[in-house]
Amino acid sequence: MKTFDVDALRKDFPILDRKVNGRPLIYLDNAASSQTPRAVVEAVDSAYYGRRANVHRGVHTLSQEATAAMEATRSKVKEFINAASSDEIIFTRGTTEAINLVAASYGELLEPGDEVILTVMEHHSNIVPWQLLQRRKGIEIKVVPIHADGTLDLNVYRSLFTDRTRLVSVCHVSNVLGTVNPVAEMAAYAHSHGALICIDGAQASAHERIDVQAIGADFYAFSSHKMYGPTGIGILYGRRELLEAMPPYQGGGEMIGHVSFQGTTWADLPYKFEAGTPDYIGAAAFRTALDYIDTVGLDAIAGHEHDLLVHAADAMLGIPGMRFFGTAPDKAAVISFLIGDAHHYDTGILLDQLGIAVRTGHHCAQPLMEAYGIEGTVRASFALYNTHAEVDAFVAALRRVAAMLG
Ligand code: 7TS
Repeated sequence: MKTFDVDALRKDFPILDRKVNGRPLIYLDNAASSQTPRAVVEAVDSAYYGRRANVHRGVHTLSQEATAAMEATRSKVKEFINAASSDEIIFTRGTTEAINLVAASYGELLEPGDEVILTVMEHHSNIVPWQLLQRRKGIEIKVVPIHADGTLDLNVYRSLFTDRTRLVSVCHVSNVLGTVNPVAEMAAYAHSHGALICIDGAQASAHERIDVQAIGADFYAFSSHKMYGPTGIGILYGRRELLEAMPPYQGGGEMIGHVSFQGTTWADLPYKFEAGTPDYIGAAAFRTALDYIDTVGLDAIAGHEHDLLVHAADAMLGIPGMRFFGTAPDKAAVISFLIGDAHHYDTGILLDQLGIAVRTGHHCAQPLMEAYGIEGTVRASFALYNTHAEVDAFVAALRRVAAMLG
């Protein structure tokens, strides 16, 4: 493991120096969006200043440079998640668009009565696209429940398979509970029943090493903005033979082989799924974010975040009325909680007064809230630049909130 100097790393993130409500910012909303190191902002800047031109179109130098920069990210992503080929890496706007692509395009190949298995802990972006498909195609959706600690009930998971099961779509890590799901095991089971697995990696990809081939992922989706990268860029990994069999998702420029009113042919992978001008500057700068993660080291990041999680959870346990949601043995650095009967929103507002950014509400996971019989939680989520001193300040602030609201 590489040495991890959090104070030195914090200097890479200028936003961490700002104050909120007169207090030093303590940013604990990393599961929503992480912050961006200076190197990534500079990569965006230098692209705007130095090589802004559309990709894949021009013979001219700027366009060639822009194209090379975007394609370099594609190669980097391929290495980062150990895909077999860069052709399996598709740029999207984010995880949401990546899952919509799978549901719309792979979904086109499904028949009425075919079954898709989801879990109750999914983000809305891994529920609603399948419901749209349900309306369009008459597929059936089955849902895996959870145990009280926020782990999936794998016995029920296994019992849901029938000869109509075509696909499982599951989050790698829950954005509310932090539960790390056993996706490799779930993939193997799905495959043994002739079904595919689509993995929503939005909450995993910045926190643990992803190897899509070792997992056995058929599709894997994630977002740059949760990985210290620019907004507006995401990735869909798909196995080549699947992507080749799937119809295009959107039509337009760049995704075609030849267009005529007699009939149009599609471009080869990955361009078949990339209609129109992409966010080529964001895509190019995403490489800098991935390089940054590699330089710091994902194992070191994961170790640091785990220490913060254990420290925070231990200290929070002593707060009167503390209720945790998600206590799985294998858990990412996300803590959802309520203090007694205090409303999550009130807790969030008071924390903000103290300069502490957390997320409150249903976290786009309303079925999960329903399963717990609550409307929402307060959520603190950690990133590589958070410190033990911040955890202590957060817990001290929670004690004040508990005294006021508890
Ligand atoms: N899947 C999971 C598990 C997520 O946590 C999110 C975003 C998404 C999908 C959607 O990603 P997007 O980049 O396309 O928006 N989660 C959150 C969150 O927990 N708070 O804000 C966004």
